[in-house]
Amino acid sequence: MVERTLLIIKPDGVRRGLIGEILRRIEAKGLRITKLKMLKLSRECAEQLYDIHRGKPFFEGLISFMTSGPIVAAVIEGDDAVNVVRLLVGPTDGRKAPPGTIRGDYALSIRENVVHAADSPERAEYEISVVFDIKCSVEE
Ligand code: FUP
Repeated sequence: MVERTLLIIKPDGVRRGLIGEILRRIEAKGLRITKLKMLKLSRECAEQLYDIHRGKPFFEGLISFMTSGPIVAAVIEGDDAVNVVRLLVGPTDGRKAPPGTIRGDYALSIRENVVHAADSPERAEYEISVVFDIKCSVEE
């Protein structure tokens, strides 16, 4: 079934010059990029994006990291896009992510793991509404 999902290239991925490489992998797979935006997330919107992790020990560090520099947000469409993008991204911990996945090839950390991908169609719609809201973008 054709779905849409949200992919975010996190501040480390942008700083390391990986935008092109990550978007190349999405397109090479046959998925379509239907919206693309570079922005620096406000603290409030970073907290909305990760609302399910509020109260966890890593929450503060995650929010500081996600607001530490610009991100790239992409809406991705294609057959089974939510699961396919999660497979391309790989498991959360870069040290455990298999080679061939984005995190497996480019991350060595659990926090600074280069990309985010929505984990369900419902979360994708919620997260898209957060990061594509003009009010979520702050000045550098
Ligand atoms: P994922 O869906 O793979 O992005 O992973 P989670 O939703 O479990 O975690 C979201 C983000 O929280 C991770 F990308 C990084 C951060 N995190 C930590 O910093 N430490 C942890 O122990 C778990 C997650």
